[in-house]
Amino acid sequence: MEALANCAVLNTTDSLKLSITNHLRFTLGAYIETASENDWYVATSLAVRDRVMERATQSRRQHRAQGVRRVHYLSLEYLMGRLLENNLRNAGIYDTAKQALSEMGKDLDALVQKEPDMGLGNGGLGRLAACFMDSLSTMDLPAIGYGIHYEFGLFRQEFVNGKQVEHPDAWMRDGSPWKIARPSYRQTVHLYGQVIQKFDEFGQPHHEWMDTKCLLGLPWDIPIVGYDSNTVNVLRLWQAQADEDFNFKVFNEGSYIEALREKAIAETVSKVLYPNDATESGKELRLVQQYFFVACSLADIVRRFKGGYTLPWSEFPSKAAVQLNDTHPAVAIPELMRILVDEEKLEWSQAWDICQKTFSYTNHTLLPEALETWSVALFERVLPRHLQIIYEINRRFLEGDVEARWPGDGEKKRHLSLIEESGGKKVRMAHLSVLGSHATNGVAALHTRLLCERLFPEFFELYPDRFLNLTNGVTFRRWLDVCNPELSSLITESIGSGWLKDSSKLIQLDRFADDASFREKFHAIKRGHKVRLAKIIQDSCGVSVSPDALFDVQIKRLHEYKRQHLNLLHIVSLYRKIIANPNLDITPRVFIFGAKAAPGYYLAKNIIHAINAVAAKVNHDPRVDGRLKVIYIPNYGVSIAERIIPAADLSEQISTAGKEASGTGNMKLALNGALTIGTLDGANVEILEEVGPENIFIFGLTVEEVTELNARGYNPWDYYNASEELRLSIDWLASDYFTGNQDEFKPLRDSLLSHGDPFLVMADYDKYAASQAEVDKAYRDQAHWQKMAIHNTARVGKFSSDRTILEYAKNVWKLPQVQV
Ligand code: OAK
Repeated sequence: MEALANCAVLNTTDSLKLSITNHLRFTLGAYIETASENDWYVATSLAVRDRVMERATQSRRQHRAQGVRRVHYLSLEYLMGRLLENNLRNAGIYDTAKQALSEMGKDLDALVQKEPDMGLGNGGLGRLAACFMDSLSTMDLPAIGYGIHYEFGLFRQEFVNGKQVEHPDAWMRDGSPWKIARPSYRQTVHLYGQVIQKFDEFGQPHHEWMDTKCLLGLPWDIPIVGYDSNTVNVLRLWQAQADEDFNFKVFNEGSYIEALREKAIAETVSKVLYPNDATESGKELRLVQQYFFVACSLADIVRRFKGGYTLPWSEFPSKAAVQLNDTHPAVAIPELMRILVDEEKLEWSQAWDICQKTFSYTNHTLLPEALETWSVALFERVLPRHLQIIYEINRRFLEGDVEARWPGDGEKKRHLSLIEESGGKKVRMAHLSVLGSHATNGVAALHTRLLCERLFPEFFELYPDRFLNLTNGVTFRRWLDVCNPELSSLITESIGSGWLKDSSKLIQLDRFADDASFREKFHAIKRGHKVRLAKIIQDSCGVSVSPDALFDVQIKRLHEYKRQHLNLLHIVSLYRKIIANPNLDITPRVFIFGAKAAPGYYLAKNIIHAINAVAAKVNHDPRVDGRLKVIYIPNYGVSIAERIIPAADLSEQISTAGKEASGTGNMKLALNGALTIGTLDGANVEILEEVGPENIFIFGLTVEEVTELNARGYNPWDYYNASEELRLSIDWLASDYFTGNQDEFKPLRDSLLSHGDPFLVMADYDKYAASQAEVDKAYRDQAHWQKMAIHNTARVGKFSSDRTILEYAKNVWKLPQVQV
């Protein structure tokens, strides 16, 4: 009997076959003969999940028994992508599952494509959180990720006449085999209402938050499988539900419809992800989302602390580290203060000490428009007690440390205050985050320097020891082993498999750059991916491209600072040159774009339309004769990125210096042997250090030069007038040639000229074009290009998220690794 029970969870082919069949029959009620592909995908995932859940339970039990410190990663976004293949490979049962399915007449590689992307994030910040979850399990670190169980993830993008149209992303319309409801850990969240000061029998005042509205948070757990490790942590996502007691009263009063309306309102809280990347929006629902998931998560952490141990509150930080992924969860700081002071009756100063020891904060942007602030009036309405607490934190800070350091300096106080006073009072969430944490980090060396020098100079002066750099990384499992298994195998054949868990070993590949037979294999793998991508392009865009052309890739959110329009101007100029000189000898290129624009970001959408309009002309102009192709792959996301990245020759990382905090696509592309053309921005600076200047194309203004140029008074017209090539390209783009309407791209032209070109596209144009000419030349020497590509793969071991996460564990969380 016991043997039979165990049989269900063994990792053998027969055991997997039995599990999959059982799930088809008993979980899904399907006949094996007629089950749909989707049924097979779900049954396979459930069979894998069974195996993973055993390890999850083991991990939890052991972490609890040992009373270990855990990190709690609070993030409003997790851009997970698909889970089945990643889980199979990380758990080491990919080959077994492939065999099991093949014996049942099914192709695993086709089934994994059935899985919808879990797209609960916008871009860099959300994808980083997903990479971190993978690395935390792989590195055997006890961790829980907390976030929101959005019903709709990031919108699905479609082009209609070249313009972006958004559709809802119903990623879990058919449910998801990976998430497990945990109704026994439901939490209640209070919002709105009022605060009354009351006195106890000793005349001591305290605050009561009353007449609140209640929401329930239902947790869904997603197991996170580490690579070659027994640790399975969970990602816990909260779904908002109506508080039934609350509804019930209305219901009993006979207002059935009204009761259901309240329910619908409650459920909107976790309905949809806000689609803005790095821009703050100030909407009430967004604040409610933030507080909702923070309150649920902290209550969950406190429940575990109180249930697991009988320790004094002073020991709380020794059990729980809480990482704030940007300022979105910063309301956790006043929330923990409220719990400790109002509910647990701790002294303010002790509560504050616990708070600072518990929290740490990662900043992900320097863009002023992305620094979150909340209007005091809105904050007071939604979270009246939290606003009082923030005012008290601020008062003690300004009268304490600030006054001691700069006595009587009102200007300093205005700069440092948690409350911005000019133009309507606002709460500054970044200031709150720095003040309420023991550590604040930037995500690349340059970004951290600018954080200290420009964003938080006074905080840095006051608390220099609180600031540190933790350069981002990406998981080499998803971004090489899963998306490029051919290259992964070649690397493993050459240097062994150790690199998958210890990325510093990748450097052993460096010497193979001089081995012609290795170069051939490396090149053949790249070409195979280009053939596969060419097929995807044919199917999704109806354009045929040659796999022998240079694949030049810019994939990331669409934003002016990322300068997709700089790339476009260069394309237009090449197009002009080809027409002017029919025999022009240039390296054939396929320019590939993938990017979503925030639905309300007018200029970003204008840029998308312009790229598509140029693509439509270039791709069908017989004069071009296939030398240039321009492709905009619709609905860019994690899964399509996994197809594009292994096929890329050139990686466009061309943001205005000082604007891209780090970038992580730059790391994924270099890892897969693409050469970077980039500015000295974000982590590009460190990629240059690692791969060496001879294996990268660096151009453009530095941060200091940008500052100096702006201080001098930047005038884009100077560049327009000085460069005929640039002038003709812009004017042609803004003419009626591309769409038949000469006003269509006026917004784009205006932004570059009459609106002052805030991201210095014009100033960097010539240097960019010159650098692209070098690329053109370099690609002709294929042997040398392959050498450079291999050096890129071999030398980017630093950019593994395992390295990043071990640095967080050591320098911020003080978290030991625990073998399960
Ligand atoms: C999103 C919303 C608010 C603030 C920042 C972001 C964001 O996505 N920032 C990005 O974070 C990535 C991970 O650290 C960085 O690599 C990107 O450079 C940065 O733009």
